[in-house]
Amino acid sequence: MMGVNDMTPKRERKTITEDGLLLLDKMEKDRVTTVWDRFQDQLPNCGYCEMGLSCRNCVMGPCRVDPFGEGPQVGVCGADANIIVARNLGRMIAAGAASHSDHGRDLVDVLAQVGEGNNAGYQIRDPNKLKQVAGEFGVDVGGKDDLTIASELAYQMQEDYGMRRKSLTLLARAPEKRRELWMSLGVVPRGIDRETSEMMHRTHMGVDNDWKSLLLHGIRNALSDGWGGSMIASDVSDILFGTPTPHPTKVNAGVLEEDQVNIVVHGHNPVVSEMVLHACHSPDLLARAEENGATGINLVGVCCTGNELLMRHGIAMAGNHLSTELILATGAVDMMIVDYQCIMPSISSVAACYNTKMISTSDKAKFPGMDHREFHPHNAEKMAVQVVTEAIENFVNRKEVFIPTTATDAVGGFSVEAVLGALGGTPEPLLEAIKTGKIRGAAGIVGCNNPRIQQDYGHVTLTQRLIENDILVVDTGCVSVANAKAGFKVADAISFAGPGLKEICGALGIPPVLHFGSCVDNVRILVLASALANALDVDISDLPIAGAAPEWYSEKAATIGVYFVASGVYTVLGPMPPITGSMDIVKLLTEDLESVVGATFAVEPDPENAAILIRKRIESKRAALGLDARDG
Ligand code: SF4
Ligand code: MSK
Repeated sequence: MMGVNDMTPKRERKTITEDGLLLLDKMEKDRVTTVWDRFQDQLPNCGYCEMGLSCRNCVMGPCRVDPFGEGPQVGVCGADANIIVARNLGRMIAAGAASHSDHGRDLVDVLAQVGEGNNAGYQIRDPNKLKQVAGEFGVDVGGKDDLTIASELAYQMQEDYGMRRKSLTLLARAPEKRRELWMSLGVVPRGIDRETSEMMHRTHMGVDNDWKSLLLHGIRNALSDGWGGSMIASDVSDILFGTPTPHPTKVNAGVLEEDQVNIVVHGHNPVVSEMVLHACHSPDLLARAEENGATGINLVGVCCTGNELLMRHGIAMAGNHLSTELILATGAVDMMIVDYQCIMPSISSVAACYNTKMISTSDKAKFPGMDHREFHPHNAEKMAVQVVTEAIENFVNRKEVFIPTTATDAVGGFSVEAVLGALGGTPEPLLEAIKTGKIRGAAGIVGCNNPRIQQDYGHVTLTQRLIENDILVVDTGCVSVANAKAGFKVADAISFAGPGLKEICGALGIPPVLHFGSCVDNVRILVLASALANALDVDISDLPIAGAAPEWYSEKAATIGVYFVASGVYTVLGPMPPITGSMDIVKLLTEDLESVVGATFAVEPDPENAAILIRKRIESKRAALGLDARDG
């Protein structure tokens, strides 16, 4: 394992992955620019923006506040550093919450259409979960068929998006102590869209100019995502496509097959990718692929729509966020189909160099250089057949193919239901292992890649340090691909774990690092934490757990961090968010929140140090629960 220092060659500063390094060499040879080149072109970054001290919320500006006290200390409207930093952070949270929650809304729309009988290929794959969630939303499920329940549940979920509730339904899953705390702080989210809309209002010039009040609403807005939009997205995905169970899979660029039509799905929403998967199994299309000289159709994923397919079907993963350009350089990708979020607009120009056909599918996410094939619930089945046919036709345009590595084995698909199933239906065995100290605690490692950090170094180093210290790791999003590539997600990976974790995972036959899914599936971590807290009759903040986002880049990750902390989970960020223009806000988020919500953020770019912070936190929580504690 390596970190970056002054002696590290330029090439190795970019990624720790073997496939990534080889594909970077290829792109350099082919003179194709990458995200790392564009990152260099942007340096040095604007210091005002990095500190959160620039504002363009109105056209009296743009304005900036001088951090050295020599230039202006307020904008044209009089907003000072605290107000400007808080407003900027508030808008970041709103954008993240909006993204996840709009993804959830798209799934609720499909659920509603299935309920109305306009299923067009979608169906209820987990009727038990349908009934369970419907019950939570107050739908009387007695004597009703699945479609009626789906229709009534979709209606109730739509109500959660609006302004008719005093509190979101799924907050009831949180421990009572946590809910009482949110109530006392006045941060109970009322409507998913309402809190985002209110944040945009509050941050307009001349509305909320109390930075603490703005940040409290930031908490409410983030909770509307974590316990609202994202939780609905995750639940409805399970209802429509099945609740994940462990599946063997493979990862890295080696999952591409030289002799098959390779289709890569990229984005987040399984509404499109599930239909594409279905089309790839069509005997007619498989025959067509053979007619075109291919031996089959190989569907693989990147980013979170890939994670959704991996969790439910064991579909292989070609890479994570910073691999999305690299894998095109294999020359083996006949088509990339995107939905939305985390799709760099650069990707079409890279694809053009390697004869990859690019397809956009969402009316809300169009890209230059892509062919647009709009998917809606009523036409998705037909549209999926059309795009897979186009991919097959593109196979004959292949030129040079370079698949740099062989794929690594992994296992994914650990929903909360699957974890509890492995434990015999109750969290007791996990709690017992924590009480005896064989497992010291658990950490959720989540989030993206960021060219500021050597790709996957933060994720893999932090994970390795935690599991070797008997801390169970659950991961989501792009971290999960990094950890799978590192070989942490097979049963044999217990060889990386400390003795206690090795014993427990060995007995259960599970890896020490559990793949919990996509970005919206971070809520599965909240649900599991709530189950553990309820079993111990404590709050989430009392548990020996922590969160981390070692390589985060996106607004969604910022929102996830805030709802983790607001739910009582101490969270360590790698990259610094743009808040250092206000030391009042830095202090609030990294110190004072402890006495407010029982958890704080820490910022630590070095994963070795982040591991120490998390171990200390977990050991201090063990001591407070009266369990044996080690020096962290
Ligand atoms: Fe400047 Fe205030 Fe307008 Fe922001 S809102 S651009 S600080 S005048
Ligand atoms: S895809 S939000 S880069 S995890 Fe969910 Fe990865 Fe982060 Fe996008």
